[in-house]
This record gives sequence, C-alpha cells and structure tokens, in this order.
Amino acid sequence: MAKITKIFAEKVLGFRGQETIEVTVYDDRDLSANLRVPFGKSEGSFEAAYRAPDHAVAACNTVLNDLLRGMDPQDQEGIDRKMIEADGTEQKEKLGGNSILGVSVAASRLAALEQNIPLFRHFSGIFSLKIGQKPKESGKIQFPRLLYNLVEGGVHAKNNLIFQEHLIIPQAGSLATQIETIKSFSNSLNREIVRQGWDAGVWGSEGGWAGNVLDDAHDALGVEEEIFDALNTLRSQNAFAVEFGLDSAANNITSFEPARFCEFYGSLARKFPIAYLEDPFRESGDELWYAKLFGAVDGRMRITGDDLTVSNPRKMQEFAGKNMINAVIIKPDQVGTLTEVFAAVALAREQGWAVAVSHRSQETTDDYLADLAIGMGADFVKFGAFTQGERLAKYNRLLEIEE
Ligand code: 2PG
Ligand code: MG
Repeated sequence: MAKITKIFAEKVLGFRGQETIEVTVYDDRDLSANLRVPFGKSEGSFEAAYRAPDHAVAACNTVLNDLLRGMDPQDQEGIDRKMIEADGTEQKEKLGGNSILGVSVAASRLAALEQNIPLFRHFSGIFSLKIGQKPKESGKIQFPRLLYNLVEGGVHAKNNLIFQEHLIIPQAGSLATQIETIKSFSNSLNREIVRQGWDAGVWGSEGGWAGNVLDDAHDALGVEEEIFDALNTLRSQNAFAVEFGLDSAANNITSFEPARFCEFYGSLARKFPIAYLEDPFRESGDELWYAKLFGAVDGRMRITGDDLTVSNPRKMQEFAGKNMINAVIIKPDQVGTLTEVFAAVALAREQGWAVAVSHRSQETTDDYLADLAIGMGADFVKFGAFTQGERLAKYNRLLEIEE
C-alpha cells in the first residue's frame, strides 16, 4: 500500500486570469498528481463554499496535509470522510469546498497512477463498487451526448437574452460525428448572425455566441422565442441531427413569475424539438411548478436540476420519488468530494434520472471531468463551446479516451 507523504497547494491562474488553486498530492513511491480547481458564476445557494485562494491554500498546506499524511490514496472514501469530518460544517465553509475537492480529485488521480490505469477506469471501478456491479475491465464505452452551449445569455453574457445557455444536442453517436455536427451548426449560425445584422464576434463566459438579438417588438421571452426560431430554421434547412436544450438558470431571473415560465416552456416545446430543460425554476419555493411541468411534458424531455440539486446526495434525496425532475447536473465542486459525487450519481441511477457531467463557467484547463463522465457512464456532458482552451481540454480528453 502506498502512503500519502504530502499535500501541497498553491495559487495559479484560472479562467480569464483569475486566481484559483492547484492542489498536488504526493505518495511514498515518488508519484504525484494534481487538480486545478474551477468555480462557478451562477452558483446555487446550497453549494459547497468557495473559499478565497489564500484561505484554501492555507487549509490544504496545514490542516489537510496533517490530516491525510500516511493515508492510502486508494482509500477514496476514507480520505473524503476524514476531510468532511475535519471541516464539520454543512457546506464545507471551514476548509472550503475548493480545497477539499482539490485533494479529493488529486488523490484519485494519484491512485490511478499507482495502478497504472487511465483515470476513467479508476473512476469506473469506484463507481461500480458503489452500485454493487462488477467493474468493467475493458470493452465498449458508451459516449455521452454533448450539451453544447451555442448561444449564451443571462449572467454569462451582456446581451438581451435572459436564459443562460441555449444548447444544441447532437443525436447520440460517436464523439467525432457529434463534433462535426456542432461545427457545421456553428458555422451556419455565424452566417445567420451576419445576415440578420446581429452582433458578430461577441462571446459569453463559456465561449458561445453572446450578441444581442435585435428586436424592439417583443418582450424578453419573445426575444428568446426568436432565437429558438432562428436556430430551428437552421436545423431544418440543413437537416442537422440535433435537438435543443435550455439552461434557464432561473434563480438569476426576477422579471417573470414561474407561471409565465411554465407556459413559455410548454409553448417552446410545442414549436421546437426541446429535449432538455435545466433549472427551469428557482432553486427554492418552486416545487409545485417543477411538478406541474414534469406532468405536462410527460417524460418527453429531461427536466434537470443544477442549482436545485447541487450534486449533493442529501439535497437530491429531497426530490427523490417526487416527479419533479428526471435528470441532474453533476459538478463535483458543488459538493466538494468525489465520494459524495459517486453517491449522488448512484442515487440518480436508482431514481432513473439521467446524469449530465458539467464544467463550471470559470474553468481551468484541467480535463478530469471527461474521465469522470466516461467512468460513471454519464448520459450527457456540458463542457461549453469550442472557442476557449478550458473547454477544448475536456473535449480533447474525450477524444483521447474514444481512441
Ligand atoms: C451552469 C454553469 C455551467 P456556472 O449553470 O450550468 O454551465 O454555470 O458555472 O456559472 O454555475
Ligand atoms: Mg446550470
């Protein structure tokens, strides 16, 4: 058994030059592995706490270093449990969700290195154990469908779209085919933007187009309908094999009541092939609207919790068996440890919910999310647009795994 000899964190540059932390875990076989930790902009209020980089670095280099030295990197659950106990708060405020996640993932990478196996195989092994199945040694990998952020709005952009992410979702298939479809769709959108006289060359937080959709005649929801109308015309004209999705990030929108949203989603779904709706209502107080929408769409689309469920098994348990959602977003930094992520995904599977592994808007160039998605057999991944290196790192890792 190998032993952890040291945990070391330092500040590094993350998204758009903002500081974040890089955590490295060392063992007594002279191996080491790290994680550069991302963070969100439109955060749910039940997420694990993000602590400022100075605080997070200090927590890793003192408390967590003392706590975990001598432990076996293969003991993911033991490592994570110790950190959760040492923190002792509901939302990991003391040590910081970012410090804890840095250690959790770096330890996992180290464990994979020690076994000389790819990270996704290691994740797959842990997850199989969790759900009581035999780990897959090799064999065909089911690739997730890409939730591709083509057009941005909300707090990720400075335009007149109120919803955060307008997604295209290629038909299930090889990664290469999905990527080709997305590239052709993006090219035709770029031509359409010029033709319409909309702002060309304006990008949002995740690299999707984020210009204004010029329109004085409609209210904000009318503008939303207009963009979907334009996307759907491109889809039909070019016979693109995609469906559409939307991350409303409804917590950030105060201009409409849930009843109006509910009606709007219904009308969107009647006109366009909408397969996916994320955070369609606020994270608290809108349970009845979730249930109403769930009943209305009758399984025809994925109603997905993000801020609602924050990748946290305890939070997800609140919605189990309630016919409110049928999919969840998994962003490990929302909850802070891989052990909790595995528990969340196991619960989702028990409930028959689809699983979408997602980046944060403020990412780093780290690519472990691709391994996590493959290891757990995620149905979807949401990694942003092809215009930013932070996003490409994850797509490229998926391509590597596919090969
Ligand atoms: C979301 C995410 C990622 P953020 O809401 O799904 O796309 O955004 O990281 O800002 O929470
Ligand atoms: Mg979201």
